[in-house]
Parts: sequence; C-alpha cells; structure tokens
Amino acid sequence: MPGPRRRGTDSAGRRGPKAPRAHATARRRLAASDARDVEPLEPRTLLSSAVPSAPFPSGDQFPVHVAAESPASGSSVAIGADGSFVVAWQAPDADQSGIYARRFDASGNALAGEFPVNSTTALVQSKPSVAVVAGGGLVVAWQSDGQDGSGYGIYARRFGPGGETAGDEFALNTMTDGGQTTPAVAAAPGGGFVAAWMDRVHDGDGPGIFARRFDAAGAALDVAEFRVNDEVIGAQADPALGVDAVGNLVVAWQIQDGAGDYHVLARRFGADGVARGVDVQVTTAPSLFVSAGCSINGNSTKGSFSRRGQSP
Ligand SMILES: [Ca+2]
Ligand SMILES: [Ca+2]
Repeated sequence: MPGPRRRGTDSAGRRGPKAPRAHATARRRLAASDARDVEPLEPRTLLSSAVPSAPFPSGDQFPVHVAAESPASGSSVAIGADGSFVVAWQAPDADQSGIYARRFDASGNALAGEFPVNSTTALVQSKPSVAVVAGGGLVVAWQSDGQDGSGYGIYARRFGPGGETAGDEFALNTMTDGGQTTPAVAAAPGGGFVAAWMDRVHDGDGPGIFARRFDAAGAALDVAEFRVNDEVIGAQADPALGVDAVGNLVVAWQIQDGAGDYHVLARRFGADGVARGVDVQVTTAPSLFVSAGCSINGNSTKGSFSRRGQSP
C-alpha cells in the first residue's frame, strides 16, 4: 500500500521543481521569524571555564586515551559544576568500534582509568555525546549499528558520580526503522537529560531531527520521540542542544538548501515539551562548508560560531 506523498515530490514520487521553491519559502519564513526572535550577531569570544578558580584549559595538552594500540576518535566532553570533566570517545572494542569514557578533576588529573560505556559490542558503536547531570553523574549517548533491528539506533547509559554504572544501556528511539544517528545529549534539571538525534526516515522528507526527554532514573518523560524541526523539507542533520535551569530546551541543526549551501537553524521548546514557535534561522549568510555544525552551551558537535537568542 503506497504511503503518503512526500513533500517536494510529484504524484509519482519524483523530485520536481517544487523543492527549491519550498526552500525559498522556508527561508522567507525563517527570515521573518529570525528578525523577531534573535538578537544581532555578537562578536566572537573565547569561551572560558565556568569555574573562575580553576580555568580550563590550563597547562599543556595531555592524553585522555591511554590504550595506544587502538585509534581513538570522535570525542565529546562535558564539565560538571565543580570543574571536573569527562571525555567520551570511540575506539575499537570486541567487534569493530565501541564507546569509552574517562573522568578528570578540575586540574586535569585523571580520576580513574578509561572505562567501556557500551555493553553490546556487536558491530559499530560510535558518535558519543556525554553530559554531566545534576549530582555529578554522567550520561553518554551514542549510535549503534544493527542493535535496534534496522540500521543505526540511539542508545545511552548512565553512570554515577564515581563513574560506576547506573543500569545497563537502553534505547532512546522508539521509531527504529531506518537509521537514527549522531545523538547529542544535555543535562536537564533534577538529574534528567534530553537527547536529540538525526532520523533518516520519519519526518516525511529525508533526514530530520527528533528529541526525547528522560528523568533522573533514565525513564522517558515523552512516550516517544518528538520531531524537532517544523519545516521538514530537506535534510536536517547534526543536532546540538542546550537545556536551561528550568528545563527550557533549544535544539540547533544544520540544513543544506536547494542551492547546496548550509544554514544553521534552531527551535525552542518549553519545559512542558511544547514548541515555542517555529524554526529560527541562526546563520545570516549561507555557509559553503561541507558541514556547518553547531554547538549550544558547550554541547559541541563541531566548531562553529555562536549567536545569542532569547530564552523561551
Ligand atoms: Ca562494537
Ligand atoms: Ca534504527
């Protein structure tokens, strides 16, 4: 039985000239909301530590990963309220790659050795994102190939303040068909967390961004993931997110328009999980970079510029 007709395609499902027009419409709409919701671009500033007594970086660079026989890549870092921090990365495990993490104090001294994060090692686990939650515990999210039965899926595992495991890994996505990839995770008030990821199937027009909220015990606050991007035309990718002290959420992502240029967009959600308006265009000029990337509150996916917006 044929599914619903995809936007930007004709009745036979072929891509037609509607897609560029849709992009132009989306851009005009975003430009209008941009003027309303976002302040002018600020000068670029070197970000420093949130802990004045222990600025970071300080001193020389130092190795995080000590198993020299295996290549490590794809690192993610998060800093806690006391200045201690955790780094997660991907490196070979029992089958292809897996996720590892290591904790450091505010001076950069390792608190313990690196430890494996994923318990299911079959195929590839990659693209970790780590957050320090209230109370000093950790949550690490990653993408795992084949584990949810259809391509990649999103998994997470929680750790206590001492780095001890707090339960086994668990799936974050409920819609498992096709690929769910490139998670970003951020701490939420009360010890919970929010995760966002790219889903290649379910927004109706190629990849889109979905998110789901979890409490301090790892229980889902949303029955299922919700779509983040209001405009579904095109490929929304590479999400980053930030959560404020009362649970308001901002998710940013990149999109490639019909001309091949990249833009960064964002959308706000209240602590009730309800969207506050539509997508806001963050970038004022198209980027020719292969990947624009974006970062909010230090939950970095790739280096980029920052721009200040109003809270919900
Ligand atoms: Ca593996
Ligand atoms: Ca999947």
